[in-house]
Amino acid sequence: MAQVFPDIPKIKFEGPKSKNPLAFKYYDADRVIMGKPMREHLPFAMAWWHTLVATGTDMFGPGTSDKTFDEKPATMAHARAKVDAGFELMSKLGIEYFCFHDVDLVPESDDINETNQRLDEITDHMLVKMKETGIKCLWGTANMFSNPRFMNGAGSTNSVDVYCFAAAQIKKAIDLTVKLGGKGYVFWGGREGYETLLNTRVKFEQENIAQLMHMAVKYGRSIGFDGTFLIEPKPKEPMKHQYDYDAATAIAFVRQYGLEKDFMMNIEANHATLAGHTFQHDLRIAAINGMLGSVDANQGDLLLGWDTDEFPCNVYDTTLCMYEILNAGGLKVGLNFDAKTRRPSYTMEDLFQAHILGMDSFALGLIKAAALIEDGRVDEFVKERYASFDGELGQKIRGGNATLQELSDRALSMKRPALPGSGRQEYLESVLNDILFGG
Ligand code: XLS
Ligand code: CA
Ligand code: CA
Repeated sequence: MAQVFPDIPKIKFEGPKSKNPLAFKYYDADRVIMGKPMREHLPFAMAWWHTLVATGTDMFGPGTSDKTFDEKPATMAHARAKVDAGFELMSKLGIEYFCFHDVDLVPESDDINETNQRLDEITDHMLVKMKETGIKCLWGTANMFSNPRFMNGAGSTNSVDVYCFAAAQIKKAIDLTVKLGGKGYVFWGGREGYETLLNTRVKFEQENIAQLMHMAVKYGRSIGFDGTFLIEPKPKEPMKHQYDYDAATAIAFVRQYGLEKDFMMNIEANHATLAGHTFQHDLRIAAINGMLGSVDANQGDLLLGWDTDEFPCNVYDTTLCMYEILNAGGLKVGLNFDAKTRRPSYTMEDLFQAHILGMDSFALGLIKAAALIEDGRVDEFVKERYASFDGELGQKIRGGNATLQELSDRALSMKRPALPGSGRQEYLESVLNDILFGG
């Protein structure tokens, strides 16, 4: 078969001294870091929607990037051409997984039955390619935010008929995820939220979302899906307020409605920052709750208030992300490049370089996070910082065996405590710089 990207070679690791824009400087799939090869620490996935569908359209103008792959858009021939392009791109980059929404794969018909037939057909073709290349599915999801029927939400809609369409799409997307052997199934509640409380029953809507999730779990488990269900938090956009605001909110939701056995979090960097947190914060919150399942590996622009989905280049952030992931013992699912090239970066070479940037940034982050842990200065300081709780009294408090009376008596007898010890933030930041840039 003719190549879709004949000018792009297989991307190889050439090391940090290489100036070849089509080579990895840090991502060396077989290099062992803390006992595991990079490819296992970093189960990278291509996002079907950005890489194969998005053309750079924005509010002010049409797309700049040609993703027709020589076929007429909105046809099944085009859908197949996207599959061929995607598998060639992933093979050349050494990306081992992909993520998809139902309607990224095929043109959506007015009749959902026809859409479903198209999905069956395209996934047959994908299975052939998966067998040929060894590439796997990381996670699937249903797009329940683009079609106008979801203007008031999917699980949170006011229309019982629309709710049934949400159920139908989820059922089909779970079928496809199982057919493709996906490790996860994601719920991103794009329109699960509200524009104004004047027209909204919040409790009613949240209960309905939870019911839909329970039905999804029940159905998924009944057809043999043994992967992880994930919620991807995001505070806003497209809705003014989204129910899955951040990791803490989504985890509380999962627990409130008894979904914690089946659900983990898919933390996206750009969504964490939109919620007013650092990426590291939302990763930590998910991790300490045992729910760090997967990561949407991108970055936002802190000068803009919207979701820019940029390929990650900030090595401070990738290092701190990998620090959280290593400390949590790894990811259950993987790292999806939910990221798009900037509108003026419209060539296919840009598309490859963007993925190289993302993979190298995470590989460097992994190397540096491992070095930070092996260096030990940060962990040592943190241990020392809480050392006053190591004694008998601290243990009593931690064990839930202390009383307010006894602690108060102790405080009164001390009259005033010693200051609690410096936080040494500047020192720790210089350790981080040393790890990142020191010789
Ligand atoms: C949009 C979300 C979306 C999810 C999957 O902001 O990131 O792409 O990852 O529906
Ligand atoms: Ca995402
Ligand atoms: Ca995003």
